[in-house]
Amino acid sequence: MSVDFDTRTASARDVSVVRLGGHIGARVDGVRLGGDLDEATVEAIRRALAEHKVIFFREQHHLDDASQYAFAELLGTPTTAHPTVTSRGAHVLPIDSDYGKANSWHTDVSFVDRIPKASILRAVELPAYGGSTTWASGVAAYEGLPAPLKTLAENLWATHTNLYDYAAESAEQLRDGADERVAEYRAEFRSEYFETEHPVVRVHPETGERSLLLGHFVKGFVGLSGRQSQALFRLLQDHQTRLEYTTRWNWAAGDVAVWDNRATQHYAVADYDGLHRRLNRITLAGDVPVSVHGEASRSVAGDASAYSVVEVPRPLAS
Ligand SMILES: O=C(O)CCC(=O)C(=O)O
Ligand SMILES: [Fe+2]
Repeated sequence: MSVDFDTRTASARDVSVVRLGGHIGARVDGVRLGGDLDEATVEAIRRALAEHKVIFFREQHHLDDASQYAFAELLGTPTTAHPTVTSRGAHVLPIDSDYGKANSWHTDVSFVDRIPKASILRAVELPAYGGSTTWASGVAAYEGLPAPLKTLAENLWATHTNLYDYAAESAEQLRDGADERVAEYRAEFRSEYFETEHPVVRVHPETGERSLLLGHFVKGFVGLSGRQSQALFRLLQDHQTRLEYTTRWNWAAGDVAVWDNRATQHYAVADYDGLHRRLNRITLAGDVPVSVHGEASRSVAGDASAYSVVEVPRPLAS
């Protein structure tokens, strides 16, 4: 009897993890993603994600939205597509350059209390050049802070909101006719106001690691003036995004990226002119962040319960 490699179910034995950098990023080979992976393979993927913060799978051409979703369910509980962007699909959020470009450092949906734990992004249509994505490790950034700044960050809280200031970013180059769609998308993004106070250093519920939690949804720091907040945000955010703490992925057809949204920020590089680019994202529910002193994040405005459950963290099997 012959075994067809393309259709057989991979087992954990086939999984190989190839490290891409000292702090963040690994490629995972030998897995055909879908909803039928065995437990040991799922555990190997969870482990690789916990260790490397963002992992990449290649040659997953067979995936569609349904099988991407079925795979996502093996790793956790999918959220709805977005807290406010609800018109474009129930669970899959199209990341489509016709509606905007995420060329600014952020942690996904950090303006709610229950920040998603992970995102699973699948290439659908790629530009002929450019359009890579970069991730930065919040754990490596925290660990690289000098001791006095660690102490400062551990005692600092930030206010995150979905009123992100797009105009502050450099002008985008869009396809003809995209301006209106972008304006519509942004209006929907802001259609309900969310505001949450999060610790700047959170403790990862699975690894126990400390990680910086910042990004472009931060409006300011609790108890600081606007000017103080701006200066301190620049200092910490510049540190967080030092190239040593990052990995950059050049997408090819069939690629899937999975990142730990509790330990990273990311930035989609907008260097593909007016070409079209689309990826489909499924997001997994997370827990409410907890500071190094054991205090949980505080919701100030907006109710995220329809968007996502609060997931009880699952320990990694030992
Ligand atoms: O376009 C990308 O590569 C990433 C966009 C993004 O921020 C996301 O999918 O959460
Ligand atoms: Fe994002």
